[in-house]
Amino acid sequence: MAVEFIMSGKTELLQKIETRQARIGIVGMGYVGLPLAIAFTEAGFHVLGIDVDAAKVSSLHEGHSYVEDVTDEVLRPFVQDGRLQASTDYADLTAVDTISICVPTPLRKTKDPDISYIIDAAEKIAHYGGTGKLIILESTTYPGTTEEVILPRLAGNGDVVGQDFFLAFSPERIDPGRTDHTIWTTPKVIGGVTAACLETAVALYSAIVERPAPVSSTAAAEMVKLLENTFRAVNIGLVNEVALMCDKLGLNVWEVVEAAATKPYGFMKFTPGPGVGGHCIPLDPHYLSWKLKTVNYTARFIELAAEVNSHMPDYVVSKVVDALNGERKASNGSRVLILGVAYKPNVGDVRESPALDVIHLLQERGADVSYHDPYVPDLASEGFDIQSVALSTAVLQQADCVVVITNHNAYDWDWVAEQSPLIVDTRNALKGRKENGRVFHL
Ligand code: SAJ
Repeated sequence: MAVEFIMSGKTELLQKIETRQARIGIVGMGYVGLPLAIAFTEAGFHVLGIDVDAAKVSSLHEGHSYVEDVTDEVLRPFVQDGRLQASTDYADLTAVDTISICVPTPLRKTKDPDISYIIDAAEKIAHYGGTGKLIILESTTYPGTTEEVILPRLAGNGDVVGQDFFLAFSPERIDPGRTDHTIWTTPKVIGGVTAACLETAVALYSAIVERPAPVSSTAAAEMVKLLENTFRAVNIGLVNEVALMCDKLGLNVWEVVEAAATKPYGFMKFTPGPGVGGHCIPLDPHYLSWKLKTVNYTARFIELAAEVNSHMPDYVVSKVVDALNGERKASNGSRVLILGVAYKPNVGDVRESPALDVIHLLQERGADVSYHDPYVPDLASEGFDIQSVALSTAVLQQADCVVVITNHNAYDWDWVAEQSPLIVDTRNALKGRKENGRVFHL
């Protein structure tokens, strides 16, 4: 009698992954999901990207990328040969074998986590059936999310995790604009709900990552990501406080930091700035402090770092007011030109950018604020009715004060130093050029 050989779900899935027959689903085709989709496509898989934003889906259908790190030249051939598809319809996920969830995890106004996008994705995946699939959450979130929020929704139909479906957490480490590390060269932390979940997730990501880094649980993997970004937020907060200390002591914080950075071990350089922007560092640590509050613990470093970092725009504005005062000018009515409004150099992302706070605070003081940023044509998305001005010698000379907020590589700092009557430099962009009392540093 022919023995019917029933492959376990895990064995079948592992085989599909090995032979690249597994169909890959990505939920959330943003700055994390799209590069991930490209990586799986380049590894030989067929990929289906799901996004609720029809504009993103139609852009992908046209072979046009909206993510800085993915060019049309890379994207288009995969779309044209059908290896990369996109849809707004979650029902299309019934055809895939694995699903990586790469949706936003913002904060509410109350600084509490907003996991509504994760819940929505989990409920839609469960609705169309997670049976037989490997589901991996990549979005940054508090420890416990995968097993408290996603697991019950996928097991709701009686399916058993680790047998009927597989569930893991693997934090994204996509760093927009970075070229010295790629998805392949960046180790990927992976935690599974069960050993079989971990095994399948490691097999999947081994197709696109040189070194998977398995850990003992999904919560451990969730905590790893929060440690990474909290580490940055706290150290940026420390160096910002050192800037305030150096100001009080009449020391140049940039000289102090550069000299400390000569230590070849036991020190990691961070630099002061006008505040902390972006969609990761100012937000992620609050996921951790929120979770700890639920177990009656106060994450003191996180709260203190947030307090110091969020105060930096006020400090910058006080520097501008003092610099104008030194020219016997009131901030009220002064023409202030901001150079660089993106949250960090050489990108066009303005989310949580400290420049927005600086502009708002200066406008509150009656200053006539304009800005230039080669990557940011206007600030309408952030509620400001101002556009980037064309930068010229006249524009620099006519400003009462020029404020360097984001030191894009595109700027000619010698020219800015020569033509600007008064400068507040929050990034040491001028590095001591032509000081003659007209340049104020953090
Ligand atoms: N900042 C400082 N001083 C510093 C470093 C950063 O003021 O020494 C400011 C930046 O200007 C920016 C904010 O902090 O406003 C965040 O900067 P970031 O360098 O952390 O850049 P992000 O937000 O793009 O962080 C990403 C993160 N990557 C992922 O989450 C996958 C982070 O983990 C990376 O370490 C970081 O990029 C990186 O190293 O560039």
